Amino acid sequence: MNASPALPPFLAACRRQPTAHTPIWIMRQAGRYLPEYRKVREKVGFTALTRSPELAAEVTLQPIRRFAFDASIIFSDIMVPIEGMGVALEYAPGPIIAEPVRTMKQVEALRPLVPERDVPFVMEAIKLTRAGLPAHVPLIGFAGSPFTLFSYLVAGKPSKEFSVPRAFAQAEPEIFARLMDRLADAMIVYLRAQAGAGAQALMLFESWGGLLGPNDYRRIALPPVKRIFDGLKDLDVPLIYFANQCGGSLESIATLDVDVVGLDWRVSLGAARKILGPARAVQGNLDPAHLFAGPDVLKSRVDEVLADAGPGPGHIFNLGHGIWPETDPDAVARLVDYVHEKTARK
Ligand code: 1CP
Repeated sequence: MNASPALPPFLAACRRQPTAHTPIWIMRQAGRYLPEYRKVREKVGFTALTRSPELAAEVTLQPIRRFAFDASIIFSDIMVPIEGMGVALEYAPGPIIAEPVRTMKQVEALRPLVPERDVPFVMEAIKLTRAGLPAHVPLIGFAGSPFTLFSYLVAGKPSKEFSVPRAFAQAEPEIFARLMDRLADAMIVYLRAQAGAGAQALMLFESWGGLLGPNDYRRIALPPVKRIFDGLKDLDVPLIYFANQCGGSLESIATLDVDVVGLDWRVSLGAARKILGPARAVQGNLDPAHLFAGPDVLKSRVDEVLADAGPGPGHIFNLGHGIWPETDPDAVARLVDYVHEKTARK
């Protein structure tokens, strides 16, 4: 099979079509490991940055100027639409909610999201970024999954275990279900608006779903995710589900109607592909720690990921989670160049 000449490699890989090389981008590719990002952040706070279409477009484009990435992701945060729903929060650097949402009254008081009214700057940033990107670098729009957003809303701050929201989901099933519904409704309109503005793929971050056992995952995290993807399937854009630490729930994830499943480094891409089946591409899954290895060790770690993904189409190289702020940008350059070189096909 020849590589598709029409589609950028990232979009072709999402559709499991052959590509001239394995495409690569990395989660949090715009961020604090880049000196040019830190320079922008010296002058402007994170919230102001996400609300300025010009600055958001600028920091989205920074990693694209520096590295040969095959995709771009709009600079924003999963909590931006939550602020749009009327929840006061700040970043330090993770999201801190002024009044954690824990009552039915608070859930009902959330404003149904109207993206054009509540977060117009996101769509503006998408339009500006698209205009500044090369044609072969598609732009990804994104949102947080209901369970991940719920975790921050109820805990009120980042947490390793999210014990408060996990206990809440068990103790207050009615409030929990209503909140998850409200979040799913909002993320459907939010992602649709991003596609309308020019996002060429849509990604849902299930960053904390891995805290759930497989039965809870299937019972409480999966249904609203299914509803979100069902609400997007008429759009002609690939859908990506990043299932962080959800290796124990892959059988459930295999029932989702998505093009790509993003995986963290704790699972084998090959084993995951057996469960997810041939109809899905995979994205991942180098350990962000491996960017701290010397050049030769890094190459051998990359070789392991590529071997694990296998020779077939439908692999998008990425880290298994966001890049760490302490990472040397030169290691990223080596990573991108090596993935391209190693996977070059005629
Ligand atoms: O100080 C700063 O500059 C703020 C740090 C920061 C950045 C760079 C935050 C606060 N958000 C972001 C950008 C961001 N967040 C992007 C776009 C950049 C890119 O990928 O290039 C994206 C896609 C996100 C999504 C996001 N925010 C997720 C899902 C991805 C993941 O890492 O699992 C999550 C969980 C968040 C919450 C959040 N926002 C910010 C931080 C530091 C966090 C994590 C907090 C925690 O550890 O719980």
